Amino acid sequence: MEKTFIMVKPDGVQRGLIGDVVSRFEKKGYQLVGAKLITVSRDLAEQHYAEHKEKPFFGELVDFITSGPVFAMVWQGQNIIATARQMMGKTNPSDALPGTIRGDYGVNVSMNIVHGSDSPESAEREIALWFEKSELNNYEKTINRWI
Ligand code: RTP
Ligand code: MG
Repeated sequence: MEKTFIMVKPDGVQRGLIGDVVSRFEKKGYQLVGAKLITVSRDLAEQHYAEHKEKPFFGELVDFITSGPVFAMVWQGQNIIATARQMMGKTNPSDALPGTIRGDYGVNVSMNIVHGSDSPESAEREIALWFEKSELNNYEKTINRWI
């Protein structure tokens, strides 16, 4: 089953949106595999956003992600990587449609509430970067036969 890495960023944690984000994924029918509230080190933030190292906003991005705790999660489900990106909405909340997380709550591109892996390769890399194997739970969700 496909897995993806989802994170409520510091703005989402501060604004009390952890529950809403978790609820959207739960109601969609996805399965929570692992979760933790953590204050991110600079090293982890730089590794997570390594693809943006050369971008002009890289420093600001790392400052933001390390500015307060984030809620890091691994979710599992059919086609979850692409669907989670749709549920999040466009990177810039001004372009994100109502009904998406960023469209409903985001104000600017720097503070856009959530992160989600953008491809199977990113998901694999990010899950390994943020979670120990022992932090990922393998369990049956009996309701899965209904979805
Ligand atoms: P994320 O990685 O956080 O899930 O966001 P994303 O895939 O939708 O967007 P990405 O291109 O990977 O950009 C990563 C984060 O960098 C910030 N950003 N700032 N100032 C800017 O022009 C700018 N562009 C991107 C955003 O916070 C974005 O989420
Ligand atoms: Mg990205």
